[in-house]
Amino acid sequence: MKTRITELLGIEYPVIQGGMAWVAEYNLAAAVSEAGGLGIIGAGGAPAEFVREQIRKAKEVTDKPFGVNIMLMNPEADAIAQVIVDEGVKVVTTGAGNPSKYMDMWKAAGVKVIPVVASVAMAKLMERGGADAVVAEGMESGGHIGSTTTMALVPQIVDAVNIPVIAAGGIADGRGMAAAFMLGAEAVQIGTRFVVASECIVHENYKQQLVKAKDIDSAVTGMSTGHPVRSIRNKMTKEYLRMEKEGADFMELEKLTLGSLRKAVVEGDVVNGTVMAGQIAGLVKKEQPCKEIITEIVTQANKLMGVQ
Ligand code: TUI
Repeated sequence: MKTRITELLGIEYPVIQGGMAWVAEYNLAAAVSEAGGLGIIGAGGAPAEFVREQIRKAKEVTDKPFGVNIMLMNPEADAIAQVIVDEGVKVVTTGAGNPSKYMDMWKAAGVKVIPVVASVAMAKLMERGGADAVVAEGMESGGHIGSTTTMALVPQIVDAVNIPVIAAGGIADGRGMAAAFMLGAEAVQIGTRFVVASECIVHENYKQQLVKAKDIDSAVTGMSTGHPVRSIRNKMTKEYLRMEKEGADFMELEKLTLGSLRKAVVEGDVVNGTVMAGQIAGLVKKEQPCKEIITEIVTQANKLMGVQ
């Protein structure tokens, strides 16, 4: 399954792992890269020096290319952008904002730049700025989301840009991957399915919550604050949505979610914490090694697309 993305990144399969905050640390990233996809270390809200250590640890366990995702709302984004250059990271993906101000420095250092976008306008802006590819992420995704579905977003972005497009949001198996390719994507980015990977260090409670989840079990909080986030419905989301409905102010809502992703991922508090996951969680049925996940997805997609 050769595409412009496998060529650009020097990977075997056009499967990229989502840069999930707290979840996508070096163990997961290295395992995905070792399995022939592109593993990504998710910087999330972490300090720059923590990200540097993660990059160094990943290099110790894999010789394959891997990337780093910068969540642009991180107050240390500038420093992390520099760490990526200093440590010779090959690929950067960005989320939750506009990475234009870092583009020139990354390009000069030979870093492949792949912004995650949720609109045609942002995809065009990124192409003009020199992006090597874009991830078109639909609102089926977990975490911070835009407002257009993958089915509608991917073909519109494919038509609007010449650089390769990676589809994300609601993709967890070979059927989703084949569908994304029919829409014109040249790779897929998968998050939720990799959360239950054996190599993923999230708390067992978090994994069990995803394995149990059904199609309608996620909720979107933060519509009123301009930072919508999709996560598994629980006591925290119910309380958040109730407060939002009652017109609570931004700071009050922030207090409820401060540190709440960590609470779920690290402490396993899936009741009061934020269990970020996509709408596809219902397709995530069991814990499996990354190699098995990728082989299953690619084999099924190839079969559906008539590739031997
Ligand atoms: O970034 C994501 N997903 C994320 S980031 C994250 S960390 C977090 N933790 C707690 C609260 C909030 C976030 C969890 N999940 N996906 C990529 C993505 N980027 N989706 C949408 C966008 C996006 C949004 C606006 C990209 C560009 C953009 O541009 C706005 C602008 O500056 O014009």
